[in-house]
Order: sequence, then C-alpha cells, then structure tokens
Amino acid sequence: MHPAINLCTFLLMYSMNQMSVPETAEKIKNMEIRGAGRIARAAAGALRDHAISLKVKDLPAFHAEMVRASEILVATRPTAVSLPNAVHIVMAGFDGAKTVEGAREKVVGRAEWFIQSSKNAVENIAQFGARHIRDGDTILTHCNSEVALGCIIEAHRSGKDIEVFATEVRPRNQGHITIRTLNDAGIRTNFIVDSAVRSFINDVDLVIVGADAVTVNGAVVNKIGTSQVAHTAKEARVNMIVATETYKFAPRTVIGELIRIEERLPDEVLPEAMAKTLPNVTVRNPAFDVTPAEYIDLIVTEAGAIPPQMAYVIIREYLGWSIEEFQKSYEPSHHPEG
Ligand code: RI2
Repeated sequence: MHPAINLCTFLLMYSMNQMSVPETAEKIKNMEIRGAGRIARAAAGALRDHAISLKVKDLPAFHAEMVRASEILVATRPTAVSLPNAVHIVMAGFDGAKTVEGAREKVVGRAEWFIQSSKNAVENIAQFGARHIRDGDTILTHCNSEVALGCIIEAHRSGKDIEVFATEVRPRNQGHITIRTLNDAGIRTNFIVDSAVRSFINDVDLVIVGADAVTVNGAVVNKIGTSQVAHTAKEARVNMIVATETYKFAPRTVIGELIRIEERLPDEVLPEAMAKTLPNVTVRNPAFDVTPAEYIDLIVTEAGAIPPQMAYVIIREYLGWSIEEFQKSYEPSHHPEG
C-alpha cells in the first residue's frame, strides 16, 4: 500500500465497489471470473476487502475469520496454483503481527502488492515473450491466456507481421474470448476446432500457451487439450512456449505433491436432457491436462525465459519459498504469533 494511503482512505475507496468473499468465490467457481492470473488477483482483492471490513475483537478472531475466507476462496477451483499462492502471500501478513490493526495493514498492503505485481508481471512477460516471435511467424494458441495473448499482441504492436491459429476450446469455448481479443487487436486469425490442430500444424511456426500450474520438474498444467497440442507440435518439430507468471509455479510439488486436476460438471459437455437418455454413458470432463517438460521448449516468466528443467530455480530462488514453507505451505490452521 502506498504510504500516503491509510486504512480509512482504503475503506472509502473500496466501500463502493467491494465484492464479498462468497460473491467472489461464486464467480470464480462458475467461471465468470476465470484465467489463472485473474482468479488470483480476484482472491487477493476479496481478502483485502474482507480484511478492511471485518470488525473483530482480537487478533485470533481476526485471523480465524480470514482463514475461513481463505479456505472458501481456495476451495473454488483446485488446479490453478496461482490461487493458493496468492492467498499464501496475502495471509503471510499475519506473520509476526501483534495487533489487529497491524495485521490488517500488512494483509491489505500485501494484497495490493500482489495485485500490482501480477499486473506488472503480465506486462513484462508480454515484452519478453514477443522477442521469441519472429516477423512472419504463424502462432497457434490454445484456450484464453492473457499472458500468452499479451506476447502475441506485443509482437504485433512492435510491427511484426504475424498470423494466429486459435482453437475453439471445448467445452467452455474460451477460444471465443481469444478470437475477440485478437480480432480487436487487428491480428489475422484463423479459428479452428480443437481436433483440427494436427491438420494445420505444418502451417504453424510457434505454439504459445499459458499455464495454470508449473511443477518442479517443469511439467505444465493447462487447459484440457494442451498436451495434445504439445504432442502434435513436437511431432511436427514446432517450438512450444509457455508464458506464465512465477506465482503459477507450484512450491508443494517440491515435496512430491501432485496438482489436482479439476473435473467439472458433465452438463458442460452433454446437455442433461440427452445424458438422461444414455444411462450407459458416463461423461468425463477434466478441465486441465499435464504436458511433460520434454514437450516444452521454453517457459517465459517475468523473471526471464527458462528451459522447463529449471522450474526448481524459480520456486526456490525467485518465489523464495523456504523448505519450512514447502512443508507448511498454506495451512489454514496455522496461527499467527503474538
Ligand atoms: P492466464 C485458464 O484456465 C486457461 O487454462 C489458461 O491457459 C490459464 O487459465 C492461464 O490463463 P480457465 O480459468 O492467467 O479458463 O494466462 O479454466 O490468463
């Protein structure tokens, strides 16, 4: 938080457009707020607003209430690591806090810091990622990643003549958001169904996607279908770049934890009325898949571009998590000192 802005000013600033924790959680769950970066910023903002508005008698009560809010937010979508990482960063404001007001100020300050540095990271990655796009390149992207699109739009903005293939992204059709953005940026775009990737891969010079999580061994968890795109790109010897902020790297994979793949409701894939007539059919709807490191040529972060095999360095050196934090991570039952 800027030193000149005190908590009273914050109260005034946010009282008009505050979104409550349950409201934010619902919007993340139903994907009204979506995209790994956006949900992380929305969660940080909801915790900030909650911290500002809470009237509590003492520090343990304040902490307990904030933990409850954190748990509601983290439970909304299980795969994007940006969400628990953002909550972890904000809730670290309780570390060493002695008073309610002291904790409140630190929590609000950390939330503001996270939101701003997340926005800065998206901008910086666009600059770094655009350098890997050459004049004349045709790029394929899958799903709707503001970070991946940032790189593509920056390449176009800097005068490179580029063309894009964008997939439809069944079942939620995030490709529709992607083609709207590309269209509005004035970028020549081809819209294809997900299963047409192999038919067009020989027209493509580079694949760029975003990430929901990056594991310590450099595997990338992203929208379902990404691993098929990566496999196809590898077979065709087309380079694949993942554009991601460092807070999507998953610290707990260092101690062997696996990323949970969200499986969403069947009616996103098959209308309920039809499903009812097919008693022997089970609809499976995983929202994400895992692309192994060997299918990825480069991961572009705000800390620079790395080969996927260097993911540990980002977790350890850049994200700065200590071994104790790997073990503790975000534990809602962890109580503040004092
Ligand atoms: P940015 C999205 O998940 C997509 O999988 C996208 O590639 C990823 O988050 C990263 O998005 P969903 O919310 O943070 O559509 O780069 O399920 O915008």
